[in-house]
Amino acid sequence: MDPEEALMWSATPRARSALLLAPVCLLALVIACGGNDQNGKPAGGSVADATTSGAVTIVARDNKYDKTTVKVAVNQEVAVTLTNKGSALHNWHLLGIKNPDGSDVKTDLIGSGETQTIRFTVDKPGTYEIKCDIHPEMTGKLMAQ
Ligand SMILES: [Cu+2]
Repeated sequence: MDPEEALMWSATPRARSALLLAPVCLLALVIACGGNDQNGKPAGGSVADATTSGAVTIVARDNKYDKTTVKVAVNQEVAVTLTNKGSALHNWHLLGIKNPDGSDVKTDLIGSGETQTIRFTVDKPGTYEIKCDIHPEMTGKLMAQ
């Protein structure tokens, strides 16, 4: 094999792998940009106001809620929908309030891609803690007024 032929043989696989890698890099870039868009929202959680609509949707990721403060009106039924966009199991557990049957106000632990809606009524004004039963760092508060 002469030197020129050797160069061609060594360059071709490199060129091939460059061609193969180009779409992968592009895909990675697109995914990275998508992540940046999501991270562009204010960190540390935002407020979900259910005082007029009586309904809120909370998105759980690994490991935080997109809405860490939920405002509700006293004596009005509230529907909280939890959607899990993370990969771990998460739930939404409201402390200090019980359902009429004495059970805790909480969603089940739901898996990635799952959604669950619970309904409850807060009958006393105040601030109540919210937590995920698996992740101690996943917290929030519910303000009833
Ligand atoms: Cu969790």
